[in-house]
Amino acid sequence: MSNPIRTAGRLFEAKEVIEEALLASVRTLSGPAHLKEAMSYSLLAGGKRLRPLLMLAAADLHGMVWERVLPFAVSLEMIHTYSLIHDDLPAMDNDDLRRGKPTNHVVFGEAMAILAGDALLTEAFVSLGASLQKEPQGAKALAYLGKAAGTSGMIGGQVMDLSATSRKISLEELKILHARKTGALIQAAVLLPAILHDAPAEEIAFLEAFSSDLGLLFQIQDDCLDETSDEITLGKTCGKDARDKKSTFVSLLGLSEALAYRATLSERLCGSLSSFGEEAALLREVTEAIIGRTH
Ligand code: GRG
Repeated sequence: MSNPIRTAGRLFEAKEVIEEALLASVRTLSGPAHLKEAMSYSLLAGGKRLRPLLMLAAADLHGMVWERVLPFAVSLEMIHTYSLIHDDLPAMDNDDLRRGKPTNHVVFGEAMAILAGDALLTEAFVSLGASLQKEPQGAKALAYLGKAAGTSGMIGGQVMDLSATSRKISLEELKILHARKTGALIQAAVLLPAILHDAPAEEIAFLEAFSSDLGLLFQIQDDCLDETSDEITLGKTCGKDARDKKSTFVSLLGLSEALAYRATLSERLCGSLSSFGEEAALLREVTEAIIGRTH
């Protein structure tokens, strides 16, 4: 699980390390079996693991061994999964398909889905305890993660999203909404290793700009796929944004301009990565996977 950089197979190796760590995280949970079952159902449902992959890739940039960031990678995926469970609830997006399977509340009922989401969020922070003690910058990293998930990050973005339903918003407002709702966790994935490594301010600023572009590109791609893909490929309901009259990059810009914007961001991201050497091999692979993703 350590670091001499090898490009071939490194993405595969990183995915395996993440899946094993996620499995281990649910095995060590205590508490009611039914709650563990509901949490595991969504956490182990086979998402793309983009956020933990980004975190391992960002660790490579600083020559950090993956073991050091893995607890944060697991926590981030737990937080992301809780947000998907809650987002799918009837009170929010009301969806019945996620990661190619019936959503958590469809299988376990609404009350248990709310609690499984709550428990994933809580355990995300509990599971960091031991590793935080060993990390001199642990408190700073913990605060960054909490902020990304909280009122000025993902939850704040979700609230903006709810209040933007059935109302056309400006492109600037849409960018802020998504920088919070989707971008904040992506940014945390890229920045947490740098924070733990106590990287210099200019490196942090560079990575913040890079991950902000990456989060934006991820969302534009999501909006384009919602318009152009199908449920089998996506593993979730599609065409929903248009039906719900949501402001998206596609509805505001049109599909071809949204795709052109995506291309501009892709070029900028690839340009940024070209200033790195071999240590960015995995980050290049994951970025390319995000640029070219089909689900
Ligand atoms: C309910 C507090 C709360 C927040 C919800 C992120 C979010 C906030 C809701 C998700 C809604 C959504 C589908 C947004 C589009 C972008 C997105 C986060 C897609 C899902 O992420 P992927 O594609 O999913 O990385 P997998 O399943 O691969 O992990």
